[in-house]
Amino acid sequence: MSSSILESISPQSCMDRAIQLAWQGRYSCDPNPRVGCVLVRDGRIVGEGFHVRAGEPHAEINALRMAGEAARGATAYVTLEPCSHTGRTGPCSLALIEAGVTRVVAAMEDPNPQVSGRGFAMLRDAGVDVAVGLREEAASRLNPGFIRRMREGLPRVTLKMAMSLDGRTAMADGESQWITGPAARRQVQRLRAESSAVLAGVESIILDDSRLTVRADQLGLDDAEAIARRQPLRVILDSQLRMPLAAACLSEPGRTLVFTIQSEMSERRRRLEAAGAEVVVMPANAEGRVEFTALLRHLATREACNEVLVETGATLAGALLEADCVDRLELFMAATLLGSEARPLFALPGLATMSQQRRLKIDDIRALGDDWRISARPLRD
Ligand code: AOF
Ligand code: ZN
Repeated sequence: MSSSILESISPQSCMDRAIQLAWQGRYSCDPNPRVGCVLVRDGRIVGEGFHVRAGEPHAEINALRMAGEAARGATAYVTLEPCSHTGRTGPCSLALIEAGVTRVVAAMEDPNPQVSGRGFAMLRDAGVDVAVGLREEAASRLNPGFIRRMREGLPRVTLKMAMSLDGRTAMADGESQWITGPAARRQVQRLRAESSAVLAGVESIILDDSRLTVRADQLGLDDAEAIARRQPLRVILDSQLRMPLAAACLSEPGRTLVFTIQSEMSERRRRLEAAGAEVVVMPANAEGRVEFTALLRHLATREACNEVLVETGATLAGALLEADCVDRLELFMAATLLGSEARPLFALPGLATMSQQRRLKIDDIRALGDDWRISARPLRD
């Protein structure tokens, strides 16, 4: 074999390819992490795979199947530590060992406490050479929500809002129509499709009768039909159980969870449940509303939610920011002015001095047709 072939396939480029493969599970593998794997022997890629869907084979297994006998003596580039547990599938570390893989390069350790470190130990014990950390940052960007859930028992929270150039979202009476164009709407659909849950306040259900679903025809992706088969969990914050029995989202495919602080089994609750809602009772905060941290913890630990997308109005959005529960903001800005009577982006307490201002870090701004997408995050001090 000539050395030029070896040089053309650097470890970095193998891991980049594995990361690229992992992204193919972007809309489908939830609640599992996005993982990609490349098998290389004699400077040539002999197998590739990614994790498509929870319950189905992991990335390594797909790559091993493609490689067959060629896996013997190969190096595996994996974006996450190969698992050591028998969950819905058998341990990937064992499968790699049995296939005769002699070296494993992993981008990062699996934050899942059932695995973390054990997969590497299993491989090393069997005499496989293990290296960890190649392209770790890019690999961790595949799974921010999964990592958060495994390490902290909380999901990552993204707040999505559509606003005018003067920072308004809806008319004073709550009338809100789409102010952004089709490209922005497509992006919002994709944000929903990659989320584990979409969360809204009951007000937005009452006002807009939002369905909170992923619609295949609006995704603008080749495999849109398959993607829309997995609907994110719908989560409604409804401390007083005001959810309309005829709410459109109750008859959509997938589950709707209604979080309340009303602990007694009322007639209203019975009727809501009969209409398709799953009512969950939560502790109340000082304002008599659902306690956010308890809610988010429930979503992560009981519902395996990695990514929660919040689509709501100024009151709940402001309260979530105040409670420091927002990790990321996705703002879609239309070049229109709604005037000073219109609703603001966030209902936040007035500031006494400039020193109390809330700083955000803008990570990205890009044009979407006639609109702009601003990706930002609150700066925590
Ligand atoms: C891997 N390769 O491609 C993925 C891994 O429910 P299971 O059996 O599918 O296990 C899910 C857990 O396996 C998940 O929480 C994470 O720790 C690991 N994911 N591991 O070796 C993969 N997706
Ligand atoms: Zn595995």
